[in-house]
Parts: sequence; structure tokens; C-alpha cells
Amino acid sequence: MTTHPTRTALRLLFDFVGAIEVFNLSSIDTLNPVSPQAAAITRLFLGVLVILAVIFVLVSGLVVYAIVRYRERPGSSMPRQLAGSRKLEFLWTAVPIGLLATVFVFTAKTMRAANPKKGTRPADLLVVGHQWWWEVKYLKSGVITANEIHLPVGKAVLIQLEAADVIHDFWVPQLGRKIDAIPGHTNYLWLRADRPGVYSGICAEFCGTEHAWMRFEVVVQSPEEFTAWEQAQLKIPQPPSEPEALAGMKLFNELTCVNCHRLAGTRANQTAGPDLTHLAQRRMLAGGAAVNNPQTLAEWLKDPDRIKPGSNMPNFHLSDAQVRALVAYLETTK
Ligand code: HEC
Ligand SMILES: [Cu+2]
Repeated sequence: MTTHPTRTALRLLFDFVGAIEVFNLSSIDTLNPVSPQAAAITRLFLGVLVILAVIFVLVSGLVVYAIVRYRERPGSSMPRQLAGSRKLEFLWTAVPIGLLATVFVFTAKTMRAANPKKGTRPADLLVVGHQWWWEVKYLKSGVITANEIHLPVGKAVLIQLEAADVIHDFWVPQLGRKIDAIPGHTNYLWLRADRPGVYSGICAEFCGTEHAWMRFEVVVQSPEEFTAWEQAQLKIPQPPSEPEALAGMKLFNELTCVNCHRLAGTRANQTAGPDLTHLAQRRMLAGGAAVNNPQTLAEWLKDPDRIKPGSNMPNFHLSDAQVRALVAYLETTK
């Protein structure tokens, strides 16, 4: 895609704002599309922006001209007055109608391009919005993960979108349109990325206290890398042999973690919280509120509110030793 000067200027501004907001994570970028759907939306935005800019320059130019040209000067008289002009009336009715019609046609075309029909094909991926994280399930392979969607490059994937509690909204600006996740109603969305990379996604519908930390990432990989990832996700972790991790596994089973989470190979099989099977492989924690590493994981278990105030993960008031054991365990299930 060639870089447009408007696009570059706007991207600099957006990146600046984005950098303040999402330190450490890939930025929200609406002007750098990597799918045909997102490209159509960007084109519409830039097209309308150009029309608006021309109108703005024209109108403010005429206002400035009138102010300067017809200002009161010593000895000046009233300029010629126009009372009623069919020609002008016609012009300023026809021009806006023409512009609106143009924008309408552009918009209708964009809607078609940005929202391809679902057809009769079964969905590839189930994505469920929860307060405040995303459950992700690959319907063919059975892989379950959270807040991170892996896709093979260039392949269109059909997402079935649902919500577990309130309305959320699934949005990956570089890959396409926004679409609501509604309790009791299923929506469908095609997702495709034409360039490998990591693309940020957010919840775009206010859904409660931690709405702002309901981010996710789309990791686009070569077909081989994607298959390798999928195979690795399907591996069921073996119980650890190392004593600290073993103690962690015991705690995990005793502290009711199993009532909310899923961890393949254990009796934990719930979806009130994110799947933890291969948590250590994921890039971020708690919907992007922290980068995922053993240290932030320990902070999270010690006091979830310090990372994400108001989240639905309880504070178990664990001792440091308990936290270390749980972290050791969750790191071995990689
Ligand atoms: C009442 C249900 C509940 C219980 C019990 C619970 N959790 Fe959670 N947990 C959650 C929820 C909900 C989240 C998601 C929080 C968010 O991101 O908003 C979460 C998030 C997490 C995360 C971060 C996962 C990610 O991908 O971001 C880890 C790790 C975790 N819990 C571990 C545990 C451990 C260990 C226990 C037991 C000591 C436990 N949880 C008990 C509900 C629970
Ligand atoms: Cu949300």
C-alpha cells in the first residue's frame, strides 16, 4: 500500500496518542489497513475527509474574502445587495445533494466490501466477550485461549461472536469493521490479514469498570507457524515434577481456581475466567492491563486490583510463597 501524505500525518498524530495510551502494546491504527475490509473503510474515511477539507477551505476562504473585500473603509458605500437569486438557491441545494449522494454511494460500496456475507459456511472461531476479557475457541481443532487470536496469513476466517454478560464490541482497526457481541444473539464477522504481524484489538462498547482493559491481539503467522502454534496449544500439560510447581498445582486445585478457570489435563473446566492451559505463552495478562511475564503474573495473583481494579478475579490474599508456587506451576504448563 502506498503512503498517502494525509495518511502519514494522521498516523503520526494517532501514534502519538496511541503511544501514551497503550505503552508496550501494539498500537490501535485505523489508517494502516492489512485486509481488504479495513482498506475499504480507510478509503472511505480518507475520501470523505478530502471532500470535507475542500468544503472547509472553500467556505472559510469565502468568509475571509468577504470580510476583507467588503470591510468598512472611509468613504465606502454599501456593496451591491442581492435579494433572491434562483441560480444561487439552485446551486446551494444541488451541490450538497450531489455530495451527499456521492458519499452515500461510497458508503454503500464500503459496507459491502467491509462486511462480506457469511453464506452457509460454519464458523472457524468462536469469540465470546466477557467482563473484561475475550474467550477464544477454535471450533475445528478445539484450541481454547484468551485475549489472543492467532491467524494464518491471507486466509479469511469466519468468527462467531457472542457475549457472556453485557454488550461488548469486537474491533481490530487494521483488520476491519467493529461488530457488537450481544448476549443471546450471535453475530458473524470475517477476519483476514494479508501481512504477518501483531494487530491490536479492543472492546469498542462501554461494558463496565474495566472496559478500557479489554484488549486483545491478533497474531498473524505463516501457515507453518500457525499450525505449529495450534499443535502446541493442543498439548495437554503434564503434572510438574519440580516441588515448588507441584505445590502450586495443589494450591490451584484447593483454592477454587478450578471453579472459574479451565486448565487442560486438570479438573478445571470453567469459563468464568480465561483459559490458563498455556497462559505462559501468551503475550499479555488481564486484557492487556499488563505484559505477561512471571513477575507481572505474581503481582496479578498477589492483588489483581493493583493491575486491573474491579476485575472479576478475586484477591485470595496469598502469601508470597503461595504466589511463587502458583507462578511456578503456571509457568510449567507452557
Ligand atoms: C470467581 C472466579 C475466579 C476465581 C475463583 C479465580 N479466578 Fe482467575 N480470573 C477470573 C477472571 C474473571 C479473570 C479475568 C480478569 C480480567 O482480565 O478482567 C481471571 C484472570 C486470571 C488470570 C489472568 C489470565 C489472563 O489471561 O489474563 C490468571 C493467571 C488467573 N486468573 C489465575 C487464577 C488463580 C491461580 C486462581 C486461584 C488462586 C484464580 N485465578 C481464581 C476469575 C477467577
Ligand atoms: Cu467489553
